Amino acid sequence: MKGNLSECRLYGILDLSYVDDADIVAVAEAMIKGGVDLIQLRGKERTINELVDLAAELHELTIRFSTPLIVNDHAEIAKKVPVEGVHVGQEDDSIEVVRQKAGRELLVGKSTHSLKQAMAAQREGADYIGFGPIFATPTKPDYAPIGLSDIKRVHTEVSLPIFCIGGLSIDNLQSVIDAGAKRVVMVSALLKAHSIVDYARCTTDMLA
Ligand code: 3NM
Repeated sequence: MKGNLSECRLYGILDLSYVDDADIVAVAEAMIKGGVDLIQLRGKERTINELVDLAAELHELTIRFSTPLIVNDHAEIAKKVPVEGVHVGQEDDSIEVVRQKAGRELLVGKSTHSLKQAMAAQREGADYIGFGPIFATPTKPDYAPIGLSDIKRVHTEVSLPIFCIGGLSIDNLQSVIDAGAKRVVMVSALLKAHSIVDYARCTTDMLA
């Protein structure tokens, strides 16, 4: 696996509401060429079996580039496919249950939506956290944005790698960096970019 998480800057989510199944490998390859450090497979509308097949297909590519592949929500997928990690939300399995279900060592990330949840995720044993949504986003429409004000504080209170997420694009990235972010997740801005390679490269340059 590539370096360690603390060296990761840009986390790309391959969200199946933006990408056709037939394009996932090409999109992941463009992300990797652009410098995306971690890739997540997210398919809220898909069955676990469908996600197992897609994760297996993607993993054949990501392993060639030593890019960690993380699956969203379901530890069961990690039992069947040698993905490098599982990401869970506040309403999903606890980190302990994820590790038990996977039955092997792997990265476990957790979505957090406040300073309090971020600190709790660290106590719970997460390997990294998402922190957001920073701005309003159609990718996660039911969550109120938390804004920029707690980004500095979460970096002093939590020693895990923190990935700011939610409504981020090249247009607002500098404000998020100025607020203290070191790592970000991008979904729609990256997936809708005219050139995913160039967009990712520009983002990683800004975070360097
Ligand atoms: N999780 P986009 S925000 C998947 O705050 C996700 O936990 C969030 O997508 C959180 O880059 C989000 O298109 C959506 O805004 C991010």
